Amino acid sequence: MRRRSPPLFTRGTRCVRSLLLAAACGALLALGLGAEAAPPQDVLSPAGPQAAHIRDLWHITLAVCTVVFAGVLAAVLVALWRSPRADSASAAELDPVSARERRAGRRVGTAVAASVLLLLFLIVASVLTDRALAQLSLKDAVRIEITANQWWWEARYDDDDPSRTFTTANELHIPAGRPVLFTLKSNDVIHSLWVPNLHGKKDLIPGRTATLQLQADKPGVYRGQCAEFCGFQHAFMAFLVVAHPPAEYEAWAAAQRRTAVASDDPQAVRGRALFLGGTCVMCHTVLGTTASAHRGPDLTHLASRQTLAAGSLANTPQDLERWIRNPQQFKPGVNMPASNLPDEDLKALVAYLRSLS
Ligand code: HEC
Ligand SMILES: [Cu+2]
Repeated sequence: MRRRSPPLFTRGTRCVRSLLLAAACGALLALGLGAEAAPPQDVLSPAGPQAAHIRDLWHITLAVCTVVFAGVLAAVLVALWRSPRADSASAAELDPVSARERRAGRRVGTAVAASVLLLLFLIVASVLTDRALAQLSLKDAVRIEITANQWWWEARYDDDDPSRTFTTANELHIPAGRPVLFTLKSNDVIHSLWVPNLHGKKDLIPGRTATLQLQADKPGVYRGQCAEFCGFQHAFMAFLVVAHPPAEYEAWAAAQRRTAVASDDPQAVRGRALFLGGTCVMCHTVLGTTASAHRGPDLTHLASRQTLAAGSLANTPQDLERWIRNPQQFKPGVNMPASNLPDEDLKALVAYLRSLS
């Protein structure tokens, strides 16, 4: 005799499940609504030639696959419709089947040939897209070297004149209408750089150097994200790409080249001493001071950035204070230790960092 196993979900658990589902839908909806205000991260609205080529390839692939899918479905329906129905009363079919077999064989042959041609067409489209991507002229390109770290991005803006080179982190600024050549490197992790509105993905691999060229056609802010699982903090590896009108970009770059201007606000002066006398200098750089380590992001112009810790927090005094107090709370496993400074010291440190514009 078979014993009935107990039902997997009693009515109570089913109720809980429905509630959970409703809550999840609500959260997703809220996220979706919140995301509306955020900078775009959308493959289908290209803001530059590279992303436009990739979007075109996507549309071609989608069209071909849709036609093939519809064709296969139609063929299945026709086959079902026309297949002979036999029952016990039907006469046995004793005719030779070879004529019908031959006709079916021809149809299968035609379908195979069509599939091969369509696949070849997709390969050609893909190769042509690749060629088009390589075609972007690099005349007068801005050169930026990006180094991947656990779990942040370092960006060095190169110049033929080394004194005009500068370093920043977690936020890229580029001039609109001018090509940008990224050189991609990594210290200790494999990330994949992806700004969907501007280009496809490219990996940053320790010991290798890769390049990526793109151009933003119009000014705007575009969101980028690490697109390859890179460890514990993969989800907190975002960055912004701000495309400026050319003159505005030059002004931004000129400001980044300057060393930090010392504020004379007493709180900030005290914070500066705490910063330079504390552990912060073991990992961070502030140009124009003795802090010159590269274990963490360059903080010379921290206050000019929109977010903290690779897009994890807004760059506000409150979040900055919470970050310094305990970074592990926001990015567990991150390579910055919590600090046990008294509240008033923390406030002074924040005042100093906020003065680094
Ligand atoms: C052991 C090295 C280390 C020490 C010491 C350290 N940091 Fe950091 N810091 C990091 C790393 C690594 C990051 C990048 C974290 C991330 O986003 O993954 C970081 C990020 C930051 C950021 C965010 C920067 C950005 O671009 O978003 C600030 C601000 C900061 N640290 C301030 C401080 C201050 C102030 C101190 C001293 C109290 C300090 N750090 C001590 C390693 C360190
Ligand atoms: Cu990553």
